[in-house]
Amino acid sequence: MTIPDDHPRASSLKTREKIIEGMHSKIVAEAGLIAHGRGEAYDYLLGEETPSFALIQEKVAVALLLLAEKPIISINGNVAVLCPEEMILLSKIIGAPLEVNLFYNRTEREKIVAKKLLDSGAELVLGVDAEHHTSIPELTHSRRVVDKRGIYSADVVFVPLEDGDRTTALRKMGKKVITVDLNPLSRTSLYSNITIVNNVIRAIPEMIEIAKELKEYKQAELEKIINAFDNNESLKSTLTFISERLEKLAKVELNKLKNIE
Ligand code: PTJ
Repeated sequence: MTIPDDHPRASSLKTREKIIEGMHSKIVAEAGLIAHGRGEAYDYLLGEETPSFALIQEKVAVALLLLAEKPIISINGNVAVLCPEEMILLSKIIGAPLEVNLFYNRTEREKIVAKKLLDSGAELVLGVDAEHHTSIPELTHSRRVVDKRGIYSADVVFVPLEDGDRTTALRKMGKKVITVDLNPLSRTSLYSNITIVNNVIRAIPEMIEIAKELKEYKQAELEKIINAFDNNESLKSTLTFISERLEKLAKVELNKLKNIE
């Protein structure tokens, strides 16, 4: 579908189109469309732009990734179509490999998602060779299968648009988990060490810029950034931001609201 550039919601419609095309080419799971719709609804609550608290969450996440001994970035179908080039660039800057790890129809889609990343410029994609597969204890669904060289042995796992089950399993394995999730109340958001409440489309380019800057920092400076952060407090600020924003909008006359959204 061709979306006219002057459509008031052109950018959102173009993104939606990417997800739909991704589903037809089996990169995105059918449930990925539902997940995307849920994300869109939460993004409305943020005003579809990055709030200041998200920039802090992103900075702490980058600091932790840079300090990690063995960081890894987990890629699912939605992320592979929404921001493949950006994920590859971030992976290069912070030195964290990419691993395909899927919830739905893993065996059928895994190679298709990996190909999307390779076609977008990735040099190495983990998670696709059966000889390197192993299982995460305590998980029964397809996401339990991970790469021994990647998620299984990593100390810090970056898992955008994740399901809560795996987050808790990874935490039980002693790993630090970073996520990007527009829903601040999802199980993933609540159980991660660092939750970035932002649209992954905005968060990853911002993290790239932050990583370029933080790469020059000394270890002690990065540790200071991490030690000053508390995910529970950060989620509370997120909820306060959303509720105050809604309260403010509720006071605006409806005609004015039409110009805001
Ligand atoms: O490709 P697969 O098979 O691994 O499946 C991927 C999905 C996303 C379908 C799967 O992990 C899933 O079902 O996830 P959930 O449980 O629906 O959780 C997705 C979360 O991501 C929800 O809380 C959404 O609000 C959030 N979300 C959706 N789109 C975005 C987002 N968060 C940030 N940026 C987005 N663009």
